[in-house]
Amino acid sequence: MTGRQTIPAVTDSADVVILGAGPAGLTLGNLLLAAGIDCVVLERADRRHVQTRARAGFLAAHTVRVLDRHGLSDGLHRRGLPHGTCEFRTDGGRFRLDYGALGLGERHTVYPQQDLVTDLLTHYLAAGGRIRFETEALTVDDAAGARPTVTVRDPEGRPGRWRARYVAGCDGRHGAARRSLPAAARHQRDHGVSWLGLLAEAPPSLDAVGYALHERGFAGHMARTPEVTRYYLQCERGTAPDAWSEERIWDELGLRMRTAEHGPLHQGRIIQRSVIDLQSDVMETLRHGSLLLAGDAASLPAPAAAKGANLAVLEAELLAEALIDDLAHGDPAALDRYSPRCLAHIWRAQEFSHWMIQLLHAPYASDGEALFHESLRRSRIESLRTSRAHQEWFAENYVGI
Ligand code: RFL
Repeated sequence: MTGRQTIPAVTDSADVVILGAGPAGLTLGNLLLAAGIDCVVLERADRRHVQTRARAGFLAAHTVRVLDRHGLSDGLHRRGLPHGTCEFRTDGGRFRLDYGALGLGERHTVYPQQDLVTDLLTHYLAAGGRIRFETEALTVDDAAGARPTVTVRDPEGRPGRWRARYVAGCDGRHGAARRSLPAAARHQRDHGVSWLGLLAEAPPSLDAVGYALHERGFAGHMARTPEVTRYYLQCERGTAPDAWSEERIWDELGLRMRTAEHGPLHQGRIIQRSVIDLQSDVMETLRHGSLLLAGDAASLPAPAAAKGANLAVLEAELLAEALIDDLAHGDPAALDRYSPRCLAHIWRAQEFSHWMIQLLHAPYASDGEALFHESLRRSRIESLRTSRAHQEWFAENYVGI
């Protein structure tokens, strides 16, 4: 024994090493592959986990256009459902906004994220794409230089190393890409609010996204498929996901969604639950030498406005175009523009998401200002109910990206 640390051997290389097989990484992988760029996707989880991880469901029109452009949208056109209405419920009654007929006239397509990821993965593999499941990226090294490397742990726990010309950090909020960057690169905000996020084996109860503003806290209803509905219940920070019984969940949903006034909810088994602390952050900048960030690794918008998966797809297309320009045509200009182009979309999404959070939750402040803020919130709701101009603005930002 020499006592010296074992240096993992270089196991392989690719021009672009993509970390993470979520919407960002798989969209990028498909676009690079179609352009003949040598790439590989390294994914920490196994294939089953990647294809069953239920998260987003509301795809913006821009997202659908990107997927259309690259022949990646067959599944969502076959099984996705167009959606263009939301309903607000308050102690003053309820009102609907047909946002699909307002603003730019765009609608969402409701398509579960795990189905989109499955489609992207199937397409990538059929086109001959390389992917390594159960391969965790540990660090990205030498990102400042022209030959970055990624240190990995393979499915047997053995160390390895990938050499690249560029590394695309699409490995989410807790991935290796972010870990390899200075903490100062991150701007963040904790909204101080938590949600119990639920998937119920029950058909949607409204033909609209439901936002219930109640003195007991916010409740939300979002269709996922004809058989499955996502619900949200605002809860105390620190609540354990299994702390509430199913009975308490349905009672609370019923109260906050005011089913006594507006009709019952279809109930069913709760098949997934998680607690989401509403936090937002942005990595500024998205480029650190040869390491480029996309998706949740680049910015995390709190899920109040359904922007995360949509930003992931938008950024993946911009990053693919920039990498293709550089690697296939020797033109680095688009790579230089990548970060500022994305940040314009990211901050717009963050601003709207922040606005939604303030709309949906009563202020926590216990001082005299709470009443002031609550009155502003009521006025904002009233404006949204009555002002056509405000509704147009809402619609454009709600579906837009
Ligand atoms: P993902 O989907 O998190 O994928 C990252 C992948 O990286 C892998 N990974 C690693 N791989 C290798 N080495 C490592 N060290 C790794 N660390 C992680 C992970 O296993 C994973 O496979 O990131 P991506 O691609 O950036 O996509 C982002 C979206 O997933 C996310 O923004 C959305 O789900 C947010 N979101 C929504 N977005 C929408 O646009 N519309 C919605 O309706 C919507 N609803 C939601 C949401 C997020 C939610 N949660 C759980 C926060 C609803 C919820 C409840």
